[in-house]
Amino acid sequence: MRTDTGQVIRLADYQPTDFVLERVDLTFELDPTETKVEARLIFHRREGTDPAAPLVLDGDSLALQGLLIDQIELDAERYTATPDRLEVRGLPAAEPFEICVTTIINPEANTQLMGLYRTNGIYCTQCEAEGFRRITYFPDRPDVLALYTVNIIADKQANPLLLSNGNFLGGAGFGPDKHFAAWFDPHPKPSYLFALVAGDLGVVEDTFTTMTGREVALKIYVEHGKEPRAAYAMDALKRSMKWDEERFGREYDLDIFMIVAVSDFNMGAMENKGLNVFNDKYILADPETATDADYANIEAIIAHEYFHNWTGNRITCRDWFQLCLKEGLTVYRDHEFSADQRSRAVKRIAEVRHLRAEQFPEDAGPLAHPVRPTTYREINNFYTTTVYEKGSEVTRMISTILGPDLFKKGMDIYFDRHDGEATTVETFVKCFEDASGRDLGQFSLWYNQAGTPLVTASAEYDAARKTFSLSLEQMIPATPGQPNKSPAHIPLKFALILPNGGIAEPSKVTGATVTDDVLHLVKRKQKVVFSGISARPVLSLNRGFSAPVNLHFPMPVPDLIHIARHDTDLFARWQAITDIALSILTAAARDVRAGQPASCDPALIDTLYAIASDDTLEPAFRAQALLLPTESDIARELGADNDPDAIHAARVAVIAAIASHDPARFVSLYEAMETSGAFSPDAASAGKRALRNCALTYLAHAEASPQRVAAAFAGANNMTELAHALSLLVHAYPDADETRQALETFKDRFQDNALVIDKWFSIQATAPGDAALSRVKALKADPLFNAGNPNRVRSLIGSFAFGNPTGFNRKDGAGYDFLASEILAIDGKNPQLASRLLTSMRSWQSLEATRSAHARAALERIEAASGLSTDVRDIVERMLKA
Ligand code: B3K
Ligand code: ZN
Repeated sequence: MRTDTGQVIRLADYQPTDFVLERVDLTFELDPTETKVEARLIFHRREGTDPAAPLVLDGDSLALQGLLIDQIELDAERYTATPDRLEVRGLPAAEPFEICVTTIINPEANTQLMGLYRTNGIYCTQCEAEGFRRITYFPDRPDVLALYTVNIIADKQANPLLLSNGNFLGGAGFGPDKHFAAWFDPHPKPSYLFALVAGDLGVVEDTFTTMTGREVALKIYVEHGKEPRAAYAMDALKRSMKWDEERFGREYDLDIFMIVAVSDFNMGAMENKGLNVFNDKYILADPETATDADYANIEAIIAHEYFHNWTGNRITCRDWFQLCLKEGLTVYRDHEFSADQRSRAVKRIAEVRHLRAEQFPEDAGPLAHPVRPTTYREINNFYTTTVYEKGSEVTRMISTILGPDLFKKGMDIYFDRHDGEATTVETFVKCFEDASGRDLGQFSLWYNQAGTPLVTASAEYDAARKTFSLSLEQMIPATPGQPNKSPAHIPLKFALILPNGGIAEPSKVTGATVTDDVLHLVKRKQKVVFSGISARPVLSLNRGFSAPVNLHFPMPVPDLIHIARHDTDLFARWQAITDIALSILTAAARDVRAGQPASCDPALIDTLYAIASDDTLEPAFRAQALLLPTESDIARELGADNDPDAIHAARVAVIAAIASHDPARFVSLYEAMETSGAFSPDAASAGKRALRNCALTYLAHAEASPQRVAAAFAGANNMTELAHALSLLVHAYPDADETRQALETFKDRFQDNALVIDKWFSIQATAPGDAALSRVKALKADPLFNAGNPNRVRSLIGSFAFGNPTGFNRKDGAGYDFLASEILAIDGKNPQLASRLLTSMRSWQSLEATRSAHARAALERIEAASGLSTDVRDIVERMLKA
């Protein structure tokens, strides 16, 4: 394991390499514990660089076995090899040379799951960001693009499949028991996109005919017997390929596109050129075992990795500081894809919920960093929601500012101009400036300034003058290393909604540029006056969540209800309901903390009942409206000094009050949303199930007996409803016999399906209250728990730390202590998994004093441990420093 060297990498220090890599020829002789890797690399010295400069290659835990330059063994004094670096001196000044490096690696012992490793008998690789250097010494950085040939030799019986990037060149037998295969990738690529897979897997095959009529072979490899569960992933892949052609004009560029699903994987999936490797959680689905959320995730992640073929692979990043160039843009593309495949409004609501739940806390805490950071110690710690989701929002804002046509024109320029390059955020933005003739200089601050802007608004209507005045102010909070911020360019979509529900068309606007329905806030303070407004309007601001900001715009409840009823933007309607709910929930949390009972304003009850039974609204939207803000939403709104127990109690009380008002309404909603016939994962059916589950949640809060939920569990014919019923039993009726029985039934029925058993762990780990910790400890001792499988660790430890506000944040600090011990144990085996789990404590400073003191102590215990990985040390030090 790489332990911390304290080295800080800076964007400002970027330098191209001294040597240009032309060709890569790799030969792998696979063996579970002693794989031989021979890397033949052809380099030439870059023009204009020091003719005496040595060639320096990256390594990580490597041992050099052989080194040849132009086939001749090198004298010992001409090179220095350490586990993390190979330096070669005295190389030719101008002409190309070939260096041949041999290393022996042990895939079986690779518990970090970076580089080449073995999972369930399958060899597979994960190289992004810096895993290739665990395979061989190499200039392991994204701006080194080369053509790769890969030869794989392995035992034939154990590894009938030998896969790598690009197109298949050929294969043959190799000695009595072995065979080999050769692959050539005609597209220059950086090492992080290299992939190799070998083993014995089942396959699902299909074809796709591209827009120019080329036939592409599609193959999804899964464990034998699981092939039928890959059908939905294949369908999503074909839809993604078609959509990228239609929407962005992007065609696939190899003869074959392969996906391999593995069960031990550190993240969701990886976009290796022509050979994506996926966490099987994001491939395998069938009605009996996958929820609607699983189906939606599979669709989105298949699309995301496929879209990387252009945004990431054909055009890649110059350095890792530019990560948002591929990730933010590709998330934007997958969001648009899902919006087109499903309900755009519901998708947008889900995106914003996710952004607020994950990215806003990151941006408000000690781990805040710009979308494009300027320093890092461990790049793996920067695959964050800020880089991904805020990065996507920044792309979306470019589209909002320019409008769809100029945005498309800018994207076309980007694809034409930078194809085959490793480039930067600046060149990306320049494409849109060139497309539109606009100056995006101020806009670019979004890439460089961390922190969620706070926009404060107040408005006044002058009936005599028929003017509507709006005062706007923006403030971007200080974040680590960035005490002072400049005003950002904030594009705010808006509508002035008249009493009759129509939208006012002002005769004149002063004080801000308005393009179509977008108001451009560019100064710290702006006063905007709309003239010719015939009646007092209600302002709907930041419609569609056009800018990722916190908006403070105090509005009377009747105005919010007016938006909730009349806005033509469904997102804004949802937001208005959420605003009403959030003010009631925060007030309730304060009351509970002060020892008072929580209460619920009848206005919210009326609004929710009206929405629930409004058949003109799609069920998925109604479900989103009825799903009240989460406990972490309430905590965020309360800001500092928050008490998770009070928040939980208040939320439960408000939901119970809403449900008890007229439970029969929820019963009929529950019954009306029953889906009949064969299961279909389509968005409309999923929406009905979401609303049905939502109705059941309300009923579970109103009814003391678990009978109804137990019946729902017994009668469920799909995993969405089954898992939800189980979750309600465990969370709302923890001590009931029905709950114990349901847990047993579920475990017995699905014990052979790891992905479903993950749900069984996760549901129990998120059940609220002080009892959670002992439950989690007991579950850790369950024979089904497997500390070596990242999905299982995340389903138990991750669900507890990220998804159980009361259980994890116990007032005695035992939750933090438990997590600290787990982190230290996991760090020795899998640092990426450990550091990701540790980010669950990113908001520790906003807890009330007793809890935050315990949290600090746990963090200090981690910090004091010896032999920490760079990953964990970086996170823990940033968390304690701010
Ligand atoms: N690019 C990968 C993530 C790699 C993470 C490395 N720690 C998956 C994705 O974003 O598509
Ligand atoms: Zn990505």
